[in-house]
Amino acid sequence: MSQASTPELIDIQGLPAVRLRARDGAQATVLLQGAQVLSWTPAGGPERLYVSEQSAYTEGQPVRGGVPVIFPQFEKRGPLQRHGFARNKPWTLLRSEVGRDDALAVLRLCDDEATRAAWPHAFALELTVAVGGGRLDLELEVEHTGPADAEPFSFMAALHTYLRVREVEEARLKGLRGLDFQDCTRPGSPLQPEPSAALAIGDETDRIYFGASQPLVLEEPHRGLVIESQQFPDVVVWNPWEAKCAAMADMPALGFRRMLCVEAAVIGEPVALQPGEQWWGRQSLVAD
Ligand code: TA6
Repeated sequence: MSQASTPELIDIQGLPAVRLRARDGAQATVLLQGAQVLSWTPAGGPERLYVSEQSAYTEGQPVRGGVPVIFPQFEKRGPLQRHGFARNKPWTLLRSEVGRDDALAVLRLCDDEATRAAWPHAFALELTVAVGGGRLDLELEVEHTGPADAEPFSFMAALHTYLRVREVEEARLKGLRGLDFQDCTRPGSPLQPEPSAALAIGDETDRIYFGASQPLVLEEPHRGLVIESQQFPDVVVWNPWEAKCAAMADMPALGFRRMLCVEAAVIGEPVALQPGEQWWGRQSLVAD
């Protein structure tokens, strides 16, 4: 049974955030700006998300790391700002509860004048963040809140999850073999099937895998992480590597060695919603 509890509101370098603590000690911290999860520590375990220590905590800018929410456009695949606007906007904390097995928070973002000027649609987004035991569950809901005679809209979305790794060259990502991927480091190159059962990262990597249907496993020599997703058919795997990382003002020179983005996404076939319709997608991280 869940109990409503007073959310623990904290300040992270001047930006408001909510800290979730489950009864078993698992914790997560969510910045209200962008509904960006910045920290996840499973019960009895260390931090599992990467956040750059050089991040600027600036109003209207996403922090470099954690889990930025990408909506309604992925990257530059459309007319909007890169990766859409949801990650830059202040979300509202709707509720926060501590249950028997987890602690959760629900955050909401609705259209406003600025979003309508860029993207003329009425929408409501809800991100539910639940933490408990070894799990972090992130569920994104999108609703078309326009009147019955409004135009349908379509969108792309992603949970742009920055996973913390001890040394990226030691990590292996399993579960992608056979999926067609687009190599975004080689624009215009044809889709190709992933040949490897255990993807190793040893160079700049920026790939979109389409049509994933099974959980992924990120293996490190000392631990593993299962990455499950529902209704997010695509997976983005990103590491900027040395040169791009050095060119990023908000990353330390060796930051690329401590992170790997494994993103649950819907990119290849954008979701279309009629007025009144809803969609949801979920990414779950399970630490062993
Ligand atoms: O998801 C991968 C990606 O689109 C990369 O191309 C990379 O640039 C990354 O996102 C970060 O984008 P950002 O706008 O947050 O700098």
